[in-house]
Amino acid sequence: IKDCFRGRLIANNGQLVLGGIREYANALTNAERIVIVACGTSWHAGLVAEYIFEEFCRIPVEVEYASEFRYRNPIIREGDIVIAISQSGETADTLAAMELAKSKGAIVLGVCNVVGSSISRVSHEGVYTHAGPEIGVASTKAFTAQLTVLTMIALRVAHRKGTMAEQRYRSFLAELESIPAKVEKALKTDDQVKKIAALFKDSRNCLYLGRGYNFPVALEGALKLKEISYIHAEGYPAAEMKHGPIALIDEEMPVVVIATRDSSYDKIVSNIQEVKARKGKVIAIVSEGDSLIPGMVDHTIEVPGTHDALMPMVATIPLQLLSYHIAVMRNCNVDQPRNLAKSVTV
Ligand code: F1P
Repeated sequence: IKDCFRGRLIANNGQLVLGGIREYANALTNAERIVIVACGTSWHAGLVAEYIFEEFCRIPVEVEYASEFRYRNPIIREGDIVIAISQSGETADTLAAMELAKSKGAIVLGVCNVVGSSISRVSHEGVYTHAGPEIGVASTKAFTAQLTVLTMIALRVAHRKGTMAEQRYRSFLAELESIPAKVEKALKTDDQVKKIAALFKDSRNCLYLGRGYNFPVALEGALKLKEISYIHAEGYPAAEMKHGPIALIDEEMPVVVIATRDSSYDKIVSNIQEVKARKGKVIAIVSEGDSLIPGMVDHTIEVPGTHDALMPMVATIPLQLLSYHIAVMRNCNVDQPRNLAKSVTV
């Protein structure tokens, strides 16, 4: 078996060593654009990566559903960088998208969890997430691990490119190292989340809203609820609400708003007011110490604060817990949801 993932990511004395991407590190650093292909949860990780690569590396990024990309005639130029993200490493759509990109001369890098999987073999180079086996079908720890790896890749590229000043790069690395402790703390919301789950377990619909880096978190929160609880849920960018979904809001509609303190905080506060004015039930994920939002909404769940770009790793935890508890209370099989396969190979 040819396994192109030659190493691991190591953070050592504040230096990042991109063990997996060596030969193509320069190509990645100098890329004119990056195309990310993935499915499901991995696609949501790709969206966060888009924001990070564009903000820190100033490289244009497109994020495509592999299942769409493979069947159209996408513009891929010789030397384009295509990053494929997959937990299982066996997703047929992602594999086909990679083969298509390779046939057009792209450099295809992989981010995947399962060592020796098909995606790791098809990639020119790549990085393993080393999240350990996902016992259930729905991706959870693989998602946070994908975000970690993609953030590390982007930071390294930004540092090499010089689009991120040395001091900022170092402070980001230090913040990144604090994330495991913050995730641990976010997990301590479990009892509180369980109580909220009991109140909403019989909902028929649920809306998830977020802005900026928290928009993909909203998508992922909605997907988790759909996958394991079979409740119809939609994730939306909060600013898009007024372009349609606002019509859905009434006293029956739970709205989960990811409203951590970031550069769009004031805007998300206005979105919460819009939902409350229509009697929606708001569950807000806020940063520790927020004294404004708890007075406006029905339920608040506090998570430790961090940089905007790193917040998805923390803010996604209570959403995963919420789906989990609702699913258990509805007697759903959390590990093996109906109609879903661990790796979608057709
Ligand atoms: C992609 C995916 C998962 C989802 C489910 C079906 O898998 O859509 O995100 O939770 O398991 O497949 P992968 O390519 O990341 O393995």
